[in-house]
Formats: sequence, structure tokens, C-alpha cells
Amino acid sequence: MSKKEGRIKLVFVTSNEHKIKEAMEILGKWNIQLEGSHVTKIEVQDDCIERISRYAAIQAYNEIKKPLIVEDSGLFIKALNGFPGPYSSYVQRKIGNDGIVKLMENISDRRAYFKASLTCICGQYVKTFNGIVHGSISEEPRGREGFGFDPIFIPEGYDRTMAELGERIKNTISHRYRAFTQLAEWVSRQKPLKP
Ligand code: ITT
Repeated sequence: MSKKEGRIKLVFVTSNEHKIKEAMEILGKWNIQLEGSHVTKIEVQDDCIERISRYAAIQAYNEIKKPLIVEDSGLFIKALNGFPGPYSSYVQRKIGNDGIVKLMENISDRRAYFKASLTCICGQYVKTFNGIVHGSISEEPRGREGFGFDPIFIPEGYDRTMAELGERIKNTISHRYRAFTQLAEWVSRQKPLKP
């Protein structure tokens, strides 16, 4: 990891601007600086988001050869056997939140979780950190903040969706918050850092 003015620089390989914005806010108090990248994240088809994340990170590292991170994430709905899970991005594009709410019509078990699998490649290290937030699927989309499935996801302990709660709260409880915090703690233990 390159250290410039005391901060560690990591390239965040993603096409999703929301992920970058949230990650930067989460890492605000840590000694890590994120940089966007135009490298394409190559996503293999796999039921396991850890494997998707690791494979994409290795592919990207072979291309840019700089310390980097890749995050693969998804929404896992219990009554739908984990669907859309690794297919979350595709499902969000194709049927969106209204489509998920429709699929959940007449289903009383509304439990779901978001999971983020974050892989960091730096020097000899290939480390993956997982973050999960449990919750449930709302009866209809609500709220304007966040992105993706935020309007239909109610985190445990709250009665509002992530999109209603807003980014300030989301970034202290989300799957992304949990994965990135583990990354930051790990990075802070790696002193002195070797590129
Ligand atoms: P990259 O692969 O380029 O990083 P992506 O948006 O395609 O961007 P994923 O493949 O990881 O990312 O897909 C995850 C999808 O799951 C994402 O597009 C959203 O629809 C949804 N998702 C992930 N995290 C979310 C969050 O914090 N809030 C709401 N929806 C989320």
C-alpha cells in the first residue's frame, strides 16, 4: 500500500459510485484514502459472493498491479432461498424494488440480510472481509436516500427502511460499514506497510 502524507492509498475497483461515496464516508476517520478506477470489475457467475469478490480482485490486480479493493454485495431473502444474492445487481436492473415486493406478496416471513464481501490485495496479501446486516423486506418501497434495495430493506431494530433512515445512519450499521471497518482495523495492524 502506498503511503502518502500518512494515508494509505487503495484503488476501489467498482462501477458503482454509491459504493465509493459510502466507503469514503465510512473510512473518513481511518488512515485510508480511496481512489476510483476505470478498470472493469470482472464478475464470474458463482453462488458465493466471496469467490466472486476474490476472483474480481485478482483479475483487477493482474491488470493494474496496484494495491486495491473490490466489493461484491447482495441482498439475501430467506423465504426466497437467498435470492437474489449474487444476482442482486442484475435483479435490481431487471425487476427493481417493485418486482421484489411483488415476489414477496403473501409471504409472511420477510427476513433478509445484506452481505458485502470485500477483498483487498496488497503485496503478498489477499484478504477478504465480510459484513452482514440483518433485517426484513418492507411491504412497499419507502424513502429516497441510498441506492439499490435501500427503499425495501428495514434493518433490525428499526421501523424505517434504509432509504428513510438515510446515509448517516446507514453508514454506521450497514454490511458495507461492517466489512470496511474490518478492513480498516486490519490495515491499521499492518505497520509498517509494505507495498
Ligand atoms: P460493482 O460490481 O461494479 O462494484 P454493482 O452495483 O454491480 O457494482 P454488485 O455486483 O456488488 O455491485 O451488486 C450488488 C447489488 O446489490 C447492487 O447493484 C445493489 O442493487 C445491491 N446492493 C448492494 N449494496 C447495497 C446497499 O448498500 N444498498 C442497497 N442495495 C445494495
